[in-house]
Amino acid sequence: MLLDTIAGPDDLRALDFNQLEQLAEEIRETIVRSVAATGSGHLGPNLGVVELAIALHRVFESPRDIILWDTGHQAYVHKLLTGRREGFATLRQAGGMSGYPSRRESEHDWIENSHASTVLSYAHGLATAVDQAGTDRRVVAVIGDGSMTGGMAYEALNNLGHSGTRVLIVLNDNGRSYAPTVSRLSEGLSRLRLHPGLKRGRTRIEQMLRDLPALGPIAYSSLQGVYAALREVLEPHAFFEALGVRYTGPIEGHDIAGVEDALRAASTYEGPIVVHVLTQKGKGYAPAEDDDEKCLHDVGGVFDPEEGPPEGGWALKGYTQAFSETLIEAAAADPRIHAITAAMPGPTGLIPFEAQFPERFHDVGIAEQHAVTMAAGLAMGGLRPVVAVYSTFFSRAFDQANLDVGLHGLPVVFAVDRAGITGDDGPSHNGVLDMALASRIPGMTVFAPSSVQEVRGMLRTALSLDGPALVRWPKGAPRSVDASLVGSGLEALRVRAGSEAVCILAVGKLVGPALDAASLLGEAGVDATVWDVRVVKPLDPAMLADAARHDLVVTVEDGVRVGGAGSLIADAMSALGHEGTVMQLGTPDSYIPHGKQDAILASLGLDAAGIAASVQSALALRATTA
Ligand SMILES: Cc1ncc(C[n+]2csc(CCOP(=O)(O)OP(=O)(O)O)c2C)c(N)n1
Repeated sequence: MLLDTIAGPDDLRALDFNQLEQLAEEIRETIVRSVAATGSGHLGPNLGVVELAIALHRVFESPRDIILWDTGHQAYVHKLLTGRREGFATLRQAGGMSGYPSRRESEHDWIENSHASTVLSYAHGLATAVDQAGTDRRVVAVIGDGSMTGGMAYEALNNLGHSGTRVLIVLNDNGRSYAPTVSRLSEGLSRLRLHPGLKRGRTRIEQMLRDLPALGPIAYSSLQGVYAALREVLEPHAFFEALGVRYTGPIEGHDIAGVEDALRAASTYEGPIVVHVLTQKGKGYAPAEDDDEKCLHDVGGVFDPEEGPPEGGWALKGYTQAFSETLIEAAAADPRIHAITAAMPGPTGLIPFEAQFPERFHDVGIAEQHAVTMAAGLAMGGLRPVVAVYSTFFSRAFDQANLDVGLHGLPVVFAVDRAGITGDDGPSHNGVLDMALASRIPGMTVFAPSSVQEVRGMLRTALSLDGPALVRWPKGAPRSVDASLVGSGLEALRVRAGSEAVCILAVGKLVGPALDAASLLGEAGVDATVWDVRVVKPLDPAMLADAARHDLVVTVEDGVRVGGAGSLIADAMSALGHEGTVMQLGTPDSYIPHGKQDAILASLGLDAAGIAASVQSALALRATTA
């Protein structure tokens, strides 16, 4: 394999274009095999940037020149070209290679990322620093058309154009975000060029015109004139140039020599310049190319690379599915309900809603802040918006949730998926802040369902409230329970009655492990009471009063220990004059590296054994200090 001979970018420069094509093929195969074997990771985005990454590493001298990847999910090729082939066997596994650029892994990686639309801002800062140091290192920022829909990208462009800072921006335009990108900017000629049907049609028309005897060449050249005129109207150059950023392109992104030429030419420019590169997401792997919706953006399980993923992809998982179905039922009965996603209609479970209520569905692009304030506007206008968002991306719109929704007391429902530890994607994707953040918003009701049944009920309750509400559920295998373990309204639910020694107040996903911990404790002669907190804010006074009768109160949550549900409970307990101990279990004040969700929770003491052990040691401490 040629790939085995690539220890770093220098080795690329020794290859001719035929060899580079072979290398591109080997890279695609390596990526498909690794992602299929580990059953997790980003496929389509990486297959689309193989030639682009090769060209970048031949033209620029990383790490002396600084190559930055927006979002970072498409950096696998970059990793392969910078000496990390071995790491692909452990992609996204605990202790193994990260699914994103990682400073710990390589001097070629600058950003610990995964949240979109930031790269132009990093580039602006780095280029300013490079300039002050008086060096001629080039700063290159690769950003997708999807990530260009995020507000930060515009803020940075505006600032780059104004300051004239020398940054080379590669706009990697594949027409896709998670789903087709919602942006007028990347529509137009680029779409015409990329669309395989139209492309074939165009080639046929060109051929027919060329073949016409006598008239052929003239007709063909006037067709070129039409294309040129179309470019003027449809290309996004006017947009960039109006901001003071030079525009070049669009160029075919799978032609290494062509991309290299464009990069070399642009690299001599002294200010900010965009090289618009057209690529095909999922290029070279038929199951990804054939996936019209998301081009196998990411995968949801192990699969055979020869066969491709299961027919129809991976089914919606339990909690997301419960949300999706309940929202549709509610929306059928209430025409005021609208659903909003920030570029993630599939993963948040909104595609069935979109199919049924297209005019009440809004994909706003990777624009969480806009999504939330738009929801505020919808609610001001008398509608009932639901913002479906991953917990980790909710953080980005905290100010909007606080002031635009909270301050106005508007009935916006935040449907927060992938809350708590998510695992594979690493520190930036864990959803450990939502309860701490949302519970700081006055008037916000915060629900933490512990089962699929609770997701359904809580969503209905949230939609019936007069003010803002947030319902947060975890990633992964759903817990399903019988009716006796399902609460109602804003009440907490006592799920196990014990003696007055220990009371465990468990939140959301950790109710199951807390009950299992109580069983373990029972075997050791400790008869614990367990409550499903259900509503983190406002806390149920009946639960607090019952907990106050216990010597040891233990709170358990899959969110930050400091400032989360446990903190609220401890505060409330002291206000009640509780004289016993309140021990708070939750995630630590640190960034948690990637690994499997359950293994991480266990390592943090947030599984049944860990909770039971914490209770035992707190009891032992109380015994020695009593
Ligand atoms: C702030 C934020 N919201 C949502 C996401 C989820 N997400 C990951 S990749 C992606 C699409 C990115 O599209 P694009 O930049 O065009 O890159 P492509 O995958 O097409 O190469 C989205 C929405 C994210 N990473 N960051």
